[in-house]
Amino acid sequence: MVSSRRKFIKISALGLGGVAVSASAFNFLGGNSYLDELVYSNVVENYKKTATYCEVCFWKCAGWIYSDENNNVKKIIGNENDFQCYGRLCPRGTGGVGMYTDPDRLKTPLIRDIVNGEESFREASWEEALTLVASKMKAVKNNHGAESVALIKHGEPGGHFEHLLKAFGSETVAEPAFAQCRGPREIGFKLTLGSWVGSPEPTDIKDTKCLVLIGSHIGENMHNNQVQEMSDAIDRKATIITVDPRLSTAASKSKYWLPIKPATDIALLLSWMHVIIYENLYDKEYVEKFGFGFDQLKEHVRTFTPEWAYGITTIKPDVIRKTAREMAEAAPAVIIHPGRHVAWYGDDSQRSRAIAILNALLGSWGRRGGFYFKEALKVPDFPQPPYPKPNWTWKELSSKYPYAEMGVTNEVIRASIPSENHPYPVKGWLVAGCNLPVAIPNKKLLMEAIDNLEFLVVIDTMPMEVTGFADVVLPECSYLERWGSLRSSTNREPSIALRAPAVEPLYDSKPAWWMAKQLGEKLGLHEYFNYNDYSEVLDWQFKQVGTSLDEMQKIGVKNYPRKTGALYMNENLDFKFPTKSGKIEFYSEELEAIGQPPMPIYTPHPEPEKGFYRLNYGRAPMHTFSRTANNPNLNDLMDENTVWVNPKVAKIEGIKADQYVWLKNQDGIIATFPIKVRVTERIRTDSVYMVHGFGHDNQKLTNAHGKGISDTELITSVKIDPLMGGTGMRGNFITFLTENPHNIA
Ligand SMILES: Nc1nc2c(c(=O)[nH]1)N[C@H]1C(S)=C(S)[C@@H](COP(=O)(O)OP(=O)(O)OC[C@H]3O[C@@H](n4cnc5c(=O)[nH]c(N)nc54)[C@H](O)[C@@H]3O)O[C@H]1N2
Ligand SMILES: Nc1nc2c(c(=O)[nH]1)N[C@H]1C(S)=C(S)[C@@H](COP(=O)(O)OP(=O)(O)OC[C@H]3O[C@@H](n4cnc5c(=O)[nH]c(N)nc54)[C@H](O)[C@@H]3O)O[C@H]1N2
Ligand code: SF4
Ligand SMILES: [Mo]
Repeated sequence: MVSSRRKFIKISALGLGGVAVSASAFNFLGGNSYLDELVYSNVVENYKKTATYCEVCFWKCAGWIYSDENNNVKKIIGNENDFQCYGRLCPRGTGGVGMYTDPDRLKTPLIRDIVNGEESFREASWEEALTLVASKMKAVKNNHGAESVALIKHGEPGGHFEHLLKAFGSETVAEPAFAQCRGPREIGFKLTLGSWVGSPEPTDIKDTKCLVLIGSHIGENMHNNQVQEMSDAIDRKATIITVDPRLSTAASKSKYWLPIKPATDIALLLSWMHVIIYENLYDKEYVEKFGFGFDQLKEHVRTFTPEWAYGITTIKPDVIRKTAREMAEAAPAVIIHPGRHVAWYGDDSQRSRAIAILNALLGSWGRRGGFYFKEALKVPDFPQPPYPKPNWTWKELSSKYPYAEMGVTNEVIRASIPSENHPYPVKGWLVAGCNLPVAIPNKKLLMEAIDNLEFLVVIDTMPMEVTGFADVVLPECSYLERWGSLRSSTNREPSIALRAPAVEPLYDSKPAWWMAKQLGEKLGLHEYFNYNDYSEVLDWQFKQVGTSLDEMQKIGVKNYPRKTGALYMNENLDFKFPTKSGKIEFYSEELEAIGQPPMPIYTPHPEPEKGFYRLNYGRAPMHTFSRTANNPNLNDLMDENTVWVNPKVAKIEGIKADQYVWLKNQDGIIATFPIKVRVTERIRTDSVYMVHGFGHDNQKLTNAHGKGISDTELITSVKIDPLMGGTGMRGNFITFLTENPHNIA
């Protein structure tokens, strides 16, 4: 019998893309290895191979695309030499072929127009569409300044438009991946240890003895090499401690599952600090040498006993003590994982700071089995004139948040709603690779902003919801059909990777680099686009780092030896943390100076009223947000989300497994579509859970339309992080409706 431990989250070496395997994360094994071998030899021997890196999520695993001379993509397989994926793609990466074959893809440029008396899209030529976009950009520049054109982006296409926008004179750039995602943890870690965690996280899971996951649901969150390293860690019996109100896949494989009451993690973290400090379990040498303000911290956590935390978190005191001791036993080979999507409750930078402090007490930063020092290769930019200096940028736009270190999308939205004397008005948006109605909470504000824009241009591959609001839609070809910007990854060793086109773009779709260049030329910015084909840029860049496009086409990935020193801290060196004090800031004078708590504190958050349950959401292994919902291969594996309901709640609410219900939130918002009930002990009685990215209301998405519901629709209460502008989204509560409320007049 295969032990259940081994079954955990195996990313199959040669998993069969599109072949339906069980949709449960537990069984997400890439199938039969004998079959895999057959497919492998058949594919590898008979087809052309092209280097790529994946765009189904932002981990950017490098792989090989196998295709034939008739533009058929046969298979995508991981690149053996890539540290991001160790030669294996996750189910989504394997299913990436569907991004190419999906018949619902955007096919031609579209322009909003009056057709038969009604507002509608009409197909347009590239020349017409791009001329229109350039003229809209120029008009805003003339009337308000170039800065009033904003870019909201995610993924590789965003980089090309950022280059265009900077050349044009605007740095009004933002991405949901900051304020809606990992911004709080970058700030929490920077305030404490001096550096962002960054992507990929430099977690040394490969060598860890104890991995603590606070919400982070690796195994459903399919970030590739982390999943593989964690799978190995389970096999070699490393201690896994998972704190999650839901029995996640990771929790089910953990030695300790702490089913915490949602929104109380800071209390748990403080009481872990209490145990570790007062039982003398911390790394004294490390703390003495590197720490600043330890005495204040010790005093601060004096009363935060496990008994105190029990009353808040519902986690038993002996479990808190035992888990703290396990961490200390493993230290410094212990990781309290920083998580990734951490925009939860509005005090998220402080929770992340508590996580950073706990790691520091255990001496895990810069230590084997804790966090390694990552390194990237600096690759020069293609020669071009310097960018003009804008009068204001995303920084001014987000200036009320002292630690907004990247553009805050919600502030771009706010600045787009006209108000008296807003000093930084935004008038037009380019949106590249973001499905804003699904990614941004508080739809009302988003819609108000969109209504007021002078123009909205969407660059996408699919007719996602956001395209429906565009004035011009520019269809990008999939990543399998285009050159991509050079991937330079930070890892244990630096590496670079190539993305080359394997097949011709289908329909009239084009790569983002080409669109940006055409627009640049129409805007008189030729000197910033001094090449005919993007391969020239790549070849030039590769040559600066000792290789060439020719060589990269053969190897796909190139790894470089480290130059910045050892992977881990050398105890004899006087390591200087890049914080203000040069030390680990247990106490932050910087925060104190701006009237913020200098050490993390627990603040109670709103609780659901009777009959309401906290809306909790997360990832499924076979989907990436909304971007894969319509993908024929991945939709096959999971075509709708379900709402997880505890059996006790089901009984109280009188609902049954597999029944479809409508959810209404605390503000009276009802989801557009019904959702199927999954009755399971794996969720607490105070919460429900669903996978994010479903409930598409655009009928052009023929596989995804009307399947499941969008958690985002129900997220109307948002708690903003005062440090960096993050949108805490987990303070929303739902109740069940069993009759279709949309039928009632
Ligand atoms: N309610 C709720 N909201 C969330 C989250 C959540 O869990 N729940 N998660 C948050 C997190 S962690 C993040 S990072 C953000 C992510 O939010 P976004 O930045 O919006 O990211 P995606 O959903 O991946 O963006 C998807 C869009 O990119 C398009 N796309 C896919 N491939 C390409 C391509 O090659 N070229 C172009 N031009 N477009 C492409 C897709 O068709 C789709 O329209 O959402 C955040 N918002
Ligand atoms: N398959 C797949 N993998 C992905 C992605 C994807 O779309 N699909 N997206 C990627 C991206 S951009 C990101 S940011 C990451 C996000 O992935 P993570 O950072 O791992 O996930 P989170 O959204 O923070 O956490 C979701 C988990 O938090 C739990 N949770 C909810 N409330 C609480 C609470 O109050 N306390 C605690 N301790 N836990 C709670 C939920 O039950 C759920 O298990 O995933 C990445 N990986
Ligand atoms: S983790 Fe999966 S989806 Fe993300 S880049 Fe890697 S293979 Fe692609
Ligand atoms: Mo994210």
